[in-house]
Amino acid sequence: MAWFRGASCLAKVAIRRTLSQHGSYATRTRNRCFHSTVFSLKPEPGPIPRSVPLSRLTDSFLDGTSSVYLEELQRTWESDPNSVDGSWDNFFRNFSGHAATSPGISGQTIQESMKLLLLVRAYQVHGHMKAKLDPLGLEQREIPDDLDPGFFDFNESDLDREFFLGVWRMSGFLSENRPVQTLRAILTRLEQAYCGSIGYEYMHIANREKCNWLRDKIETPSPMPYNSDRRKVILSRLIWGTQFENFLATKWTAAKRFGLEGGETLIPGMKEMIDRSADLGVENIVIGMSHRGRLNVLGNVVRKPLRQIFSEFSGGTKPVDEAGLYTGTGDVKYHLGTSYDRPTRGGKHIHLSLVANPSHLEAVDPVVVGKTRAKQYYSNDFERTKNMGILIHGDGSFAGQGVVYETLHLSGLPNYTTGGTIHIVVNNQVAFTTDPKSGRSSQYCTDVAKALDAPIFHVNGDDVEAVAHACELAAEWRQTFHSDVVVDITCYRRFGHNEIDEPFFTQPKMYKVIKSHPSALEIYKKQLLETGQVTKDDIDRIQNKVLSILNEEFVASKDYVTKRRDWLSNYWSGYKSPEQLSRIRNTGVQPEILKNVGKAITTLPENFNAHRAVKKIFADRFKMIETGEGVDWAVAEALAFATLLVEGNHVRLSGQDVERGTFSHRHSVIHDQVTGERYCPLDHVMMNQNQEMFTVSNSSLSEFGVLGFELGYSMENPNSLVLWEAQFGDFSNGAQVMFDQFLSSGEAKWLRQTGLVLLLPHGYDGQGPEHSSARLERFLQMSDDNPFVIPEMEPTLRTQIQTCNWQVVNVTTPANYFHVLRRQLHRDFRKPLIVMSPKNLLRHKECKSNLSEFDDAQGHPGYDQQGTRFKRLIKDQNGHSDLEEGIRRLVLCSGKVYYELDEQRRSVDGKDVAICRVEQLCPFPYDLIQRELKRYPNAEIVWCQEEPMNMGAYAYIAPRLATAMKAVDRGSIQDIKYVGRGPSAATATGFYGVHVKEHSELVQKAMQPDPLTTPTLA
Ligand SMILES: Cc1ncc(C[n+]2csc(CCOP(=O)(O)OP(=O)(O)O)c2C)c(N)n1
Ligand SMILES: [Mg+2]
Repeated sequence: MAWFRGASCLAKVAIRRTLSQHGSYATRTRNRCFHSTVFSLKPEPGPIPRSVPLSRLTDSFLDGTSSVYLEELQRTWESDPNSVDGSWDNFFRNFSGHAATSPGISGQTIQESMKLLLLVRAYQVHGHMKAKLDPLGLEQREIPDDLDPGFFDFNESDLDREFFLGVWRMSGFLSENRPVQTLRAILTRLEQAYCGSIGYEYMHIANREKCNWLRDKIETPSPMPYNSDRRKVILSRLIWGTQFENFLATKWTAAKRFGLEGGETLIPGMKEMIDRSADLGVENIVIGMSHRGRLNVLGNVVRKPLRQIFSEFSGGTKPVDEAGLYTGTGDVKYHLGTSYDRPTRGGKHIHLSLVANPSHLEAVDPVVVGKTRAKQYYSNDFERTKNMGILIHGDGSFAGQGVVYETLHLSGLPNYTTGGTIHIVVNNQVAFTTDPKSGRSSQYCTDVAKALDAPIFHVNGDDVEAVAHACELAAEWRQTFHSDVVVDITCYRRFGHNEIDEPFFTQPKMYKVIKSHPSALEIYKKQLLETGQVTKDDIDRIQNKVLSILNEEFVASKDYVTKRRDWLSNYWSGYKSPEQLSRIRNTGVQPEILKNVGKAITTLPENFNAHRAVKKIFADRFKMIETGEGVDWAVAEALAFATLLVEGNHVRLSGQDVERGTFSHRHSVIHDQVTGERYCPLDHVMMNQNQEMFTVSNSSLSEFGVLGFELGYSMENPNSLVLWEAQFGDFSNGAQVMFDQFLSSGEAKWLRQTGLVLLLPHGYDGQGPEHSSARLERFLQMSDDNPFVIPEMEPTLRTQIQTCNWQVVNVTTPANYFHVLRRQLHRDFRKPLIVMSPKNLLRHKECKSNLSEFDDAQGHPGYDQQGTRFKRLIKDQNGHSDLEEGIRRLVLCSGKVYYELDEQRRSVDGKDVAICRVEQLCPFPYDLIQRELKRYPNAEIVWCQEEPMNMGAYAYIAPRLATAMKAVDRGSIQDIKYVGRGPSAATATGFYGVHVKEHSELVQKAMQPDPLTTPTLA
């Protein structure tokens, strides 16, 4: 590195000198573009360096390897001058004082040698700035100074001088065994490699092996060796991509399709990428993309039947023969997903799935990555080479949406990596009506990926072979280095944002150029015809064939009937959609199994040096299992996980600090205090358990990205309990897009189910506005159960839960938590579960369960008519009979406020007050509520909550409770008494004293002897 450090210093001196001579760097750059043929002379010559003949150079200049190599080569040359390359012959002649065949190099100075290397490096670092990337030729980029040989004091007379470049331990250009070349030849090669239709950005990667690998690919004299057969395939793929859009445009002139026109080379590019990936062992690709060109990708890349796409275009999406079945709300055609097996060029098959996505740009990114990771788990793809994700982005979105960065940052994390995602940016240089200069602060829209050491290939979208090459190279990179890579296709958008938009309103200059700009297909056809690679007949034949298939498919689309179950993957067959009844099975577990797994998860290895406090926790846990008493929240959760594992399911819990638990209650991973080793008890529930079968993982500090990832993961296989935990429920609002657009509505829009569980710590303990509320009200507002209609509540079937979009619970006992988690998998359908999870209940002395509440033994406390299962409502604990006429007040509540109400009731000896816990808020337990209403015929009915009136469950509960009351003749909504905090802008007070006061007022009022006025505010 000595030479490099020396060279860098020299460069700095040179820059400083130039700056002082010519004013500011920025003002000078514009006219200093150097081409090897047109040379801009330096304004003033620099000081002439003292010439040091090469023969006097020592190893401080040539590194050890090079000098040994040189000596060997010199010996070979001395025995036979013809045995070495001509350039070496020339070099040694000069070196040893023989007459050279061309102008000598012995006058080359150390400074020149160093500057030459800096020049080469400048191309490697900045060559992309000079690459011809913009098909429209409108881009105005300042070419960096150091791409001008004049910057290094070379002048025109140096062009045909030969220079010693060396054979450094570097791949590509500098390893070609041609140590002596003219400056002109060097520059020509550098321009060819770095400044053509592809601009390579890779010098930010701090790994020599990777850079050398890329140099080998980039600096080769023939990077794109496409023969005539390959060219015909590329041509045909481009014709498909182009004619597809033309066809849609002529058949549905006024429809929005967010066409790909201007970026059609994406289609051949993707196909080459997929073929190359298949050649290199990829069997499964999960694709995510937004609107632009989505239909084209669906039809031409994923191979969704064209007749189906056309049928959806004509509005025929509701399946005729499935009338009466659940079809959900559906979605616009350019959001739908699909999956197919596609044959590849190499004769293999590859499974492609395009994930359905909402409008929210880039939100699908982490979902795709999570799904890919799950595929890797289920196919034992330990090397992560068989399953891969491809994400297609827009330029505006890639630069602007934070989730792009959040997703990129998952790429290297052990429990989230997928061995590299390939990103393709369809960079049409505009976002709706916004120019790049208003949309981002960075040079390229892809700059965010540099943080991840991903190579970035910028490619001119008009050069289809360059696009194909960049795409293939990306596939090779991914399969070689198992990390992310970006292909940035610089193209344009021929029409408006959609087909009915007028682009001239906002980009008049650009669209003037676009109007007369030939399509990529026209350019390629012309190029192939001119070089005689194809004939006009060849082209006509392909075009006619494509057109006739499009027409046939169009005719067939008229009778096309969508098969709704097309989407079910193998893992999901047999799972019920909302109109197919499914029993919910009991969730109690045999007592022996509970004891066995209980011991496994509470015992630490003998020589493990756990922290003293952790040892105590585990000793206490062990006692809970042994005595069967006092089981706390953490143990209940671990028991749920362990029993599901024993039943053969996969369990995965991820989120911020979940391993220990935010509230230091979980301790699912223990750290040896001496060795730092980790031990996860849940990895040892069974003999030889696969370590990934139970995965618990601290995540990156991203809510949106990580939740999206887990959502995608959960959608792959129903036999898994996938949970995401928020640090505090409040922070889950960073993932709001996932709640709104995927979790609450995914099944309705796309018929895709997920059993994802969200654990959102919630509860008012005086910790201030941002540590109290998981915004229960938002989840309830998104629930789609009808507040005015009591559904069929047959106790063994309870179809209500199948027709509702998700479940929202606020559970108050460890046993009930155990059962609600197990219930997620013990049924033939999947629904998201939102848990308002506790904080102070984790250690609350009353919040304990006995092991007998977890088992399935008849007569045990958890066992009722249906067996042991999750309790949607917990009735009053005072042993009331079926009819209690003396109870004057029925307080309904949910969550930890129950314990505070109960304590207050005890302190005022309020025996005439009943307290019921609504454990499952959504779907609303009408049947159980009515049972309680009947039990207490004379009681005033109270809803009590700790959240402000405009938050919490009140707005959700009131109409439903009223509907239940009306049906049993117990009054109307006016008869529901509210006890809780008043309306508030902030979720909670920031003053602890105020909190305490509010809270004691709240519980006092709920228990006050006098009848309540409505509403009763704390
Ligand atoms: C989160 C989000 N914000 C705004 C929009 C509205 N919108 C749809 S497309 C678009 C422009 C996207 O530009 P770009 O990413 O460059 O893709 P292009 O349409 O140019 O292919 C916008 C702002 C959206 N769909 N999602
Ligand atoms: Mg764009």
